[in-house]
Amino acid sequence: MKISKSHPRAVSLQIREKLVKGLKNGITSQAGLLAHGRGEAFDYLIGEKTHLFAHKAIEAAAQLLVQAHHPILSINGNTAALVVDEFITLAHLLHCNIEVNLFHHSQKRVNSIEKVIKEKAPGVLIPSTNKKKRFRAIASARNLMLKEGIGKADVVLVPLEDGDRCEALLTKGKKVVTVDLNPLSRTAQKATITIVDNITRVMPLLIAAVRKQQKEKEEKNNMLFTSYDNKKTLADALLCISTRLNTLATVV
Ligand code: PTJ
Repeated sequence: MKISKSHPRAVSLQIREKLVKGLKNGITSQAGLLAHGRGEAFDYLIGEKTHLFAHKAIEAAAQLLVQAHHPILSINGNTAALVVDEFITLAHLLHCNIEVNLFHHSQKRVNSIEKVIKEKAPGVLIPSTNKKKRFRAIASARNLMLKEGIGKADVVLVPLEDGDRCEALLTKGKKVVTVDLNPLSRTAQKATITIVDNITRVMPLLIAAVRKQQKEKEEKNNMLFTSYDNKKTLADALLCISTRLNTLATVV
């Protein structure tokens, strides 16, 4: 669909189109479109902008990723359709790998996503043909992870997640950074750091924060994560929604 730049909701429609194209190219799952709709609803509620609570979470996440020994970026169908280039840039910056890990798993879809990454940046992908490790605590196909990827990672970026994997990764002693517009989702509630914002706005900011922190002194960066409180982030996101709705209700 051709979207006119002058359309009042052009950005939102362009994002939708990327997911529809992702579905056609075998990257996004059908359920991925539903997940996006849920995200859109929460984006409306926060006013489709990046708030201070998200900026703080991004800074803390950047510090965690920069200081990690084995960071890994976990990509799924929605993330691949929306921000694959940004994932590749971040992997280059952090000298780490991208691992495809799907909830609605099919090898065909894994191959389609891996193909896109390999064509753009062959070095950053840890391919699904590598040795796997099963995380028995996870009920879905997501329990199969790569031994040299998520298996040995200490910090995992897992955006647009569905819940049980986040909990399992935490029990394995890993730190989890997620991006989720829904502050009430299970992953948002459990993750070490939850960036409550749209992944399309988050990735450029996260890349910039990582670049900045790689240039700065370590002691200064340590403060960002040690003083970070994820419960406060979630509370601030919920307060932001409730305050906005109250304000809007008074002018209707
Ligand atoms: O590609 P697959 O098979 O791994 O499947 C990916 C989905 C996203 C379908 C799968 O992980 C899933 O079902 O996830 P959930 O449980 O629907 O959770 C996705 C979360 O991401 C929801 O809380 C949404 O609100 C949120 N979300 C959706 N789009 C965005 C988003 N958060 C940030 N940015 C978005 N653009």
